[in-house]
Amino acid sequence: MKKIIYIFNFTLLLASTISCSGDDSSDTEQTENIGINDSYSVNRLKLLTLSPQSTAESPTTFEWIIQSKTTLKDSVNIKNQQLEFLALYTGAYPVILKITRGNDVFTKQIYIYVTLETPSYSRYISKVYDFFPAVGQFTNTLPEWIAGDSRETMIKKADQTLTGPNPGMISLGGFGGYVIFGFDHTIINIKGKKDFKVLGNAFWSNALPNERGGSSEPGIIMVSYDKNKNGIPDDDWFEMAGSEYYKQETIKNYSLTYYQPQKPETAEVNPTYIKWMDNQGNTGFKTKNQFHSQSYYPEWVNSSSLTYTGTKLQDNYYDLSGNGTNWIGKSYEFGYADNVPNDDDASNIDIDWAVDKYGNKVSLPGIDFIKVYTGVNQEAGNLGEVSTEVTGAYDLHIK
Ligand SMILES: [Ca+2]
Ligand SMILES: [Ca+2]
Ligand SMILES: [Ca+2]
Repeated sequence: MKKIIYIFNFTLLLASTISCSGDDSSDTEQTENIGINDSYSVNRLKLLTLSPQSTAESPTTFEWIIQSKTTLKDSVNIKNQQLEFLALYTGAYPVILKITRGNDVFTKQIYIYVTLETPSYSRYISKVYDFFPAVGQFTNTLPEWIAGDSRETMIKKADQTLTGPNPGMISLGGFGGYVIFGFDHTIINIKGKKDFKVLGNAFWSNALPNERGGSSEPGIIMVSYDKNKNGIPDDDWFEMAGSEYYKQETIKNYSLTYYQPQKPETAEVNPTYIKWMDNQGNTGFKTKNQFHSQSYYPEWVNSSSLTYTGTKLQDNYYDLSGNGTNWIGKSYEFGYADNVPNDDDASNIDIDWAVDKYGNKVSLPGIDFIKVYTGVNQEAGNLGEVSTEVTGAYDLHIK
């Protein structure tokens, strides 16, 4: 009995409940098997996962009650067997684990001590994990491909371009081209607040002072957190359901294949340069324009075709002039990369927009990894293909 009171040091009611529920030895075993310590220590913005074990045959429910008022600003999942605890602020966080089994209620007091990291976190991208642009007029130049560069070399070049406080620019090419990057901490999901932004080179057109349009090349943003804690993005991905996600014009599971152009290539303008075909029965060509003469097909790829799959947004470019000389990209309302200027609030992203592959909303404690891919398949006249650029990303909650 003494042992039970020590472990569940919170209520006397509890002790009497236990004494009625069976012989002492089985109760003692039960408490020992929960596998939860009295206290834990963790750096801020690092995920702590607590998984109490349950050997009971009868249905058991778990509830985590976070007592500290400061956690109102932090992200905690409750009413799950597993607690995923992530805090922005340092300090002691009292937590009560409440276990209900039939009429029996057990509680356990836990303290989580959240400590300050050393060295300090960076709010900017710390690592690029993958980079695979689609066909585009800046493919092989942003970043530059040099003869002999492998896929790994190109990922390293994207990493050197995007990491740290003064990032440069990469281009993802046409629909589906992507980059995956991460941070040196978990970007926390604070309720009711935007949590991060992906930077691009979008700008408004002077010709349309009253409209939110100009150069907008929206990229789909996906997020993931390191649930299995191995430091790499091999966990489930969740799409940020931006303003277009639920619209009929938006095509989910869109798949597009580009066909490698014949070699050797010429530098000439070519309106039927690279053939593409999608899974909706459409086909067309990516054009080569007079401004960019290098190959638009990733040079380090030997495959005769490249297929990209994802959510496709409706074409957003239109010709304001009517004679093909002034193409304007309409921005979408929220939730995309390279869609509005970086200083516009609509470039900020709320992790609570995350949905799973079935479109169900999910509640994430935070994110470690971001994937961005070009969301539009359109040729915008003399501007060439619509292609998302990425010029960095940062956590909105740390300076
Ligand atoms: Ca949020
Ligand atoms: Ca992982
Ligand atoms: Ca752009």
